[in-house]
Amino acid sequence: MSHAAVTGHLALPFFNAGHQALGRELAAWVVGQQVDESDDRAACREWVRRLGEAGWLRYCVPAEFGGALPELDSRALVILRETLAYYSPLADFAFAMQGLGSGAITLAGTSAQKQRYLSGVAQGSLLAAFALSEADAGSDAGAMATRATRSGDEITIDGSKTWISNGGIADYYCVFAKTDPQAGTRGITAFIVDADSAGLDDSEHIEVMAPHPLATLKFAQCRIPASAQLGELNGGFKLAMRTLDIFRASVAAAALGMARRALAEAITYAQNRPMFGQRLADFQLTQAKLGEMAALIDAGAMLTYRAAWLRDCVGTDDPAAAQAYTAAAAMAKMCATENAQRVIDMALQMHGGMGVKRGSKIESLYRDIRALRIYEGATEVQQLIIGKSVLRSFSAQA
Ligand code: COS
Repeated sequence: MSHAAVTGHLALPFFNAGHQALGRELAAWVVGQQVDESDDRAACREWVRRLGEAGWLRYCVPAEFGGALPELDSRALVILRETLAYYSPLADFAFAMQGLGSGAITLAGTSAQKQRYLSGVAQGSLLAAFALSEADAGSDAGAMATRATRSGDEITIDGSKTWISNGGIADYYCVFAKTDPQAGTRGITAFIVDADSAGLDDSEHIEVMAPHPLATLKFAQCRIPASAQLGELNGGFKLAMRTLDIFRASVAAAALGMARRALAEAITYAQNRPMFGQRLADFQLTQAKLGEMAALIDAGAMLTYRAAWLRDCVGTDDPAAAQAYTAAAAMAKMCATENAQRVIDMALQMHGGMGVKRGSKIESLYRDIRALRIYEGATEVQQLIIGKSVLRSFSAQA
């Protein structure tokens, strides 16, 4: 398969020569990788090993701690996820979790914490995870009930986290817990919990429609040292939001990769499928669908690249810029994932019976894309974030 479908957009002005080289080299590398994905946990470990060995995970951490670039570069993350997702959504997942599971350490870790965890993440020798959600606290992350209490130099965690990606295979978890239950979102703190900590059970695997490592974590008098606190006491909610902000644009990019793959599959199929004396691609109905699919992908792509460019080139130090970026990332995540779902559904429809045949690429993409509209902030949460931002900007202008 030609790399043009995943590298053509690199000529856009959002990207520089470094990004263009990254995209081309990654596409050439990933196309040669064959990983047996029948066991999601084993496959994920294998992808992390290969991604680490080849140096791609270095884009998840800053250069000081073994990373490829001085700081996390949103456009590089976007290119990496879009390209990996085009070839293997599980490879993309493995890459993304190394970033999401270490992002809070990059943002707020002490230098000892960064030394201890980040270079292992970049090499693929440590598997990372981000543990925010609970059974009754998904979109309403501030409603979490997991409790962390300090006594001397020790912290005790009790409660449960669920839907934790990399759960069961991670070497450590960035866990968010209530440290001041009366203070709402201002009473949450982050901690780094090593997977082998006494009192942590991460063995409950959750099976989902597009298999990937996912588990429930149970904390029963789980004891960790006070030095495992990540960032400020009671500053955990904002740290979680800042971490999610970085990676939301990259979820959009993963959706783009899957949608571009679906379009490529649809085009190839339409050009080869004979129907009523001509090819499927010769029908105007088919051309109209392909046109709509291409436009939906490009619309999501422009929002995604804009969000990544804003973070890299305008920054988030100024509060107004930070708010603009948060809204832009939310728009990108919402539009790219929703559009990708439509594109993949249209591609499946074009394949007819072949589209629902187990084992076909379109059938697996149809399952792979669904969770992206839910995790790291469901579409409805993105709508809220954008809506609040629009109201704030409007009031500020009035
Ligand atoms: N960056 C920095 N700070 C942020 C922020 C961001 N992106 N978003 C919110 N905050 C801050 C707010 O400024 C506010 O600060 P103050 O306490 O100083 O006022 C605080 O966090 C609480 O914000 P808010 O009142 O908006 O919180 P809500 O409880 O209303 O929640 C949503 C807002 C719904 C947006 C949030 O809970 C969310 O993103 N939920 C989805 C969580 C998610 O993605 N889950 C998936 C987990 S990973 S698979």
